Amino acid sequence: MKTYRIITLNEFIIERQSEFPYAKGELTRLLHHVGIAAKIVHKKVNKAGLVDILGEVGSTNVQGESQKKLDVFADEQFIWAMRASSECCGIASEENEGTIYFDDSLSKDGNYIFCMDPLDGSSNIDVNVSIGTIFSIYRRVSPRGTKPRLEDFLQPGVQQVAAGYVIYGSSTMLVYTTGKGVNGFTLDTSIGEFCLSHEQISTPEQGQLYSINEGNYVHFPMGVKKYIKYCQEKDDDSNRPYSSRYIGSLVADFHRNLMKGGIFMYPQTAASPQGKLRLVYECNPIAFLAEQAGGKATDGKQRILEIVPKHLHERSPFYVGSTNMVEKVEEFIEQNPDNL
Ligand code: AHM
Ligand code: MG
Repeated sequence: MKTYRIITLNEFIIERQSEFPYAKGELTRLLHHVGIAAKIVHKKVNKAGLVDILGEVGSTNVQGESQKKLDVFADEQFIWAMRASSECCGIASEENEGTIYFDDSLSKDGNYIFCMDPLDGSSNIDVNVSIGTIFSIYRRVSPRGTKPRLEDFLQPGVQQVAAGYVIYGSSTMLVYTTGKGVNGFTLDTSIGEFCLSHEQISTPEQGQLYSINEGNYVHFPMGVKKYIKYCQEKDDDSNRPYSSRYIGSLVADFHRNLMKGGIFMYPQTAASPQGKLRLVYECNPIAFLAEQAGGKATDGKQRILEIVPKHLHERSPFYVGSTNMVEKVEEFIEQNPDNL
């Protein structure tokens, strides 16, 4: 009988630790706790229809959006997990205006900063559509043992030590990178472990999917409008028209395109000159994963990972996915400048 060796997330993280000389297991412990929080949130998401966690919790977050109960739950779980890891000295979350610090001496001595969107795609919670968690990890620049400073959180994406997402979909997956490729783990609920299912993910250079909220078409920059028309045109090699796919959960849209090849776009508009998505805990981690899988991520002009954030909740236009497609939309944007 053929036997398969399952590699769990924890085994994998520990094995990979040796790729980093001088690693002391700190990041390993931190990632292990990300996995724990992800499992707890997974359980809650799967029961969302059964218990009283649907609907709005009654408060609004710093972006002026109403918070759902699951957002709050996920936020608390990941904060709790970071505290329990003792390796994280501070957290930035979409759900909290300011940064969060832990006062105990172990955490203060922690070397890592954790930035997250604990529950991305929150408009999809109530309707049983895929949602996700996005996270990004930096080494602090302030001295260990002290209270972290804002500059610890405002590092450009190139400084990320690790980043990833959890997708709560038809199955729950955790996908992450530490800068040496991208690996995906599927939660086997029968044993309660994330198991390696997608080793060294590489995204096609050219895909056939484009993802954008076309309801906003009239507000888009001219270059993006023209690129959308280009996606819809027939070409001589029968590559186009591309298919349009849009879920409205960044994690789910990105995950599908990562696997199949495609482009995700969230441009700026006159009303939102920086677009909608947040640089620190949405664009940067997804951009890191995209690049590590062989793809590309820009704000239409500049590499996302090189932008130095000025504010915690800063937004950025976002174009991410298969390299050829991102370069094509950049070409359209360059050739059609407008003043949005
Ligand atoms: P959220 O973090 O409040 O859920 O908002 C981010 C989400 C992304 O997941 C998604 O790509 C985008 O907002 C969808 O926005 P829109 O409904 O404008 O298309
Ligand atoms: Mg969110």
